[in-house]
Amino acid sequence: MGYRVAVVGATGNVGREMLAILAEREFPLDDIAAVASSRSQGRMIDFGDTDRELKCQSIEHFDFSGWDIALFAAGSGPAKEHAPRAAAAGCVVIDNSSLYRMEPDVPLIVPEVNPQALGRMKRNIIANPNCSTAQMMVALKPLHDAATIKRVVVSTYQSVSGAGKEAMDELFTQTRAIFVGDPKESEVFTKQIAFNVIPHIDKFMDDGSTKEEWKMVSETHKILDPDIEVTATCVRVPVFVGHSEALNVEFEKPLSVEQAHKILREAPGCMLVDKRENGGYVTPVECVGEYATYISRVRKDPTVKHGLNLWCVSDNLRKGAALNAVQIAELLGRERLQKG
Ligand code: 11C
Repeated sequence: MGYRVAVVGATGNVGREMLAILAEREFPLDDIAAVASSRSQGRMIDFGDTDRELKCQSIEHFDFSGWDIALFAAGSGPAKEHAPRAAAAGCVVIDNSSLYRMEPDVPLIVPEVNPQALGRMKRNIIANPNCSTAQMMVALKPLHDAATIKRVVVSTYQSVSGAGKEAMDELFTQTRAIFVGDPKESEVFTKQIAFNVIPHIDKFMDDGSTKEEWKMVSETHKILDPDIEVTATCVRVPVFVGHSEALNVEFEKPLSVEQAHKILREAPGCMLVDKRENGGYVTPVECVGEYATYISRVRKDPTVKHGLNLWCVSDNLRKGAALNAVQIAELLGRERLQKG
């Protein structure tokens, strides 16, 4: 038995990855629909690397009855307008926007970390976390289980694909324009992104932090543990795909580098690459198209009693978005099988 799955926002960065990953992982499908804004109605898009093409259907007229799962990657506006109607039609929505994440009856899930949260689903809506939170959760969960994390200081180096296709185009055209001596004004970003870094992602909050930073704190509390203190600085860097994070982690109990290595080597979703030599660590370009969250540069922080520093890199369109959503769909499938 397979599932009828609709991908909403199918023409965007994350929607296309969702289709690719459903195909790659041979998700049991009885039917697949590509759904997008009415502007894209009728457009043909690839179903991953398969020979199949899908004709985009307009979200405005899409009837979700009879569809089992809708993977939404269309942003908060369409999620607000269409996710409740899909859910009411009996379709389970897995939404990649931030709209429903903090609602108590909407589980916010990273399958390697809190699959049990699925049991709290009340409204047929499940939320997918922010990309920078998702990879951090995969890296921190096994360490938290071993030595109880007290505090995390995280600095991110986030690729432009997190801000959408236009942002990727801006990095490309601005870089080329600077090379040919004809610099272009920024339109997507607030400052020049080519050959630069921008300490601002999402809108500003009253306390001077940004919403991206707030998401890393509040989503960690919901997914992993409300007692962990988290402080974040989120920075956009001129990288196309792959978010990187420098994590400073303080524990309740002692945890040596060797113990952390062993734990991370065995932890689901983690890939440890930590050789303490030239190139013995992972950078964003190497994680593009991969499923894993890569951990490198694990070392002791001697300024606190029990502390470690580490470097964490992942494909933000995959583990940070599309892969995590498909893994939630797989979790849902397993749960249904168990219930019979
Ligand atoms: C970025 N993390 O890199 C953002 C993109 O809440 O799902 C994802 C925003 C979100 O710009």
